[in-house]
Amino acid sequence: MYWEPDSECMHREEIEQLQLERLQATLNRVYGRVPFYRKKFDEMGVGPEDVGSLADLARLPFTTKDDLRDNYPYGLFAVPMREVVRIHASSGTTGIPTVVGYTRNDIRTWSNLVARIITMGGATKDDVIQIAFGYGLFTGAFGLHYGAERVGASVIPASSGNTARQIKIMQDFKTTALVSTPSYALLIGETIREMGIPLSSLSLKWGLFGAEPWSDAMRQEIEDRLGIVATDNYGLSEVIGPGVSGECLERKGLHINEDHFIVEVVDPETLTPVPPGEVGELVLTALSKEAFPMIRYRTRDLTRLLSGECPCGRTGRRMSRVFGRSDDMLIIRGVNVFPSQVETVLFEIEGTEPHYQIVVDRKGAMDEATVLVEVSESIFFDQMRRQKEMIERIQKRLAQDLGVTFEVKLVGKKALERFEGKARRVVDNRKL
Ligand code: DLL
Repeated sequence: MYWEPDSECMHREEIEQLQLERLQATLNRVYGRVPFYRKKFDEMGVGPEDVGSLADLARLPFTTKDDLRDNYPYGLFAVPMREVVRIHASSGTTGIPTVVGYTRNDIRTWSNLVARIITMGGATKDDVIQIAFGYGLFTGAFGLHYGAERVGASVIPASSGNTARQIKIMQDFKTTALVSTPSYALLIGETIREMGIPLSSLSLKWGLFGAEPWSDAMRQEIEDRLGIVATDNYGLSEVIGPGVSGECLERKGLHINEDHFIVEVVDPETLTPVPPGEVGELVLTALSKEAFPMIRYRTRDLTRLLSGECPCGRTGRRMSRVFGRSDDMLIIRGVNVFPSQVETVLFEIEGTEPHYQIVVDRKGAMDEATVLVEVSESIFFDQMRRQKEMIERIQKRLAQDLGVTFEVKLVGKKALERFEGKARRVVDNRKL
């Protein structure tokens, strides 16, 4: 089932032709309307007229988070404020947040792109979709909300938090699809189990999750706890919000909405393209946005492009799940580690609960990394010997798979924080 088959199943040449036309129009617009881009293009000695092919995109400058901050709040808008009908802002955990805007047309485009993602993930107009993302400046809730309405589903704007109430709504309103972060879905699943609610009293079928990295093992856990089929979808506020890419039910990577975004994958150090299929930083160019165009945005997200056709029939190229941001990468005694890699190992070990935290400290010149992991009550209250065995097993697997020796501490159930939005799994005391 497709939302817009004509766009989602285009031939390669057609997509590329459309991309080039839209790119040229976008470049003309930003050059004429956004002083920031004009200045940068001029400095590099390139103009919109120099881009005659998609390969010429590489001649244009990158845009970074710092550029957005320097132009806070409205400096990168390409339309007068009277044409802006919506404003969102990125989560901004560090420093100044970044502000993005949408015209009426942008909202229409965005809703359509999210409608594609929702359809890919299995939901239709017959579904009752509960949005358990926080409504507010975050693009997740409104993005999925508008997309779900566009599909014609019945939308419940539950927002995030108050988990017992979420579950009551699910039961009473017969929710068939849940939209949230994967970590909140996990917490909802945990609460359902604790409250002794049988899955048969729920009508859930689909889970559409995104906004943070998660592993396949975590997907399995969520699917088991909620009795659903879960798909991943990706996006970021600077580029549009959710709606950049999403998994279809084949779940073999995320289809990129290539008629609206050009993707590049570059080496974060050299900024040159990585060889096809290799991991690098995702760089996105938006092709249809009016209020807030974006040229070659360095997302900091690490992924790779997948080759081959998808049996679903969509022709948009696929990217692998984003397994982390280059900013989240921990360098522990010289070895690069992503929290999602730790997650994958932990989930495979019998007796661990899917809740963990990584704490990094510096003792003298040495980095020390500790993994706190929740374990089942039987293990936590077990003899010291059994606990020690478990710790050693986890340490050995982490060292084998990641090449880093971690301290491992077992903690009891519920000892670690739960998350209703994006999880924060790393405490890096070295930065303090
Ligand atoms: O999180 C947009 C979104 C909302 C996407 C809901 C999907 C669903 P921001 O708050 O600006 O926007 O955060 C964007 O979150 O650069 C990634 O690092 C991360 N991220 C988003 N989706 C995924 C995903 C929204 N599926 C930042 N997997 C991005 C991994 C993700 N990371």
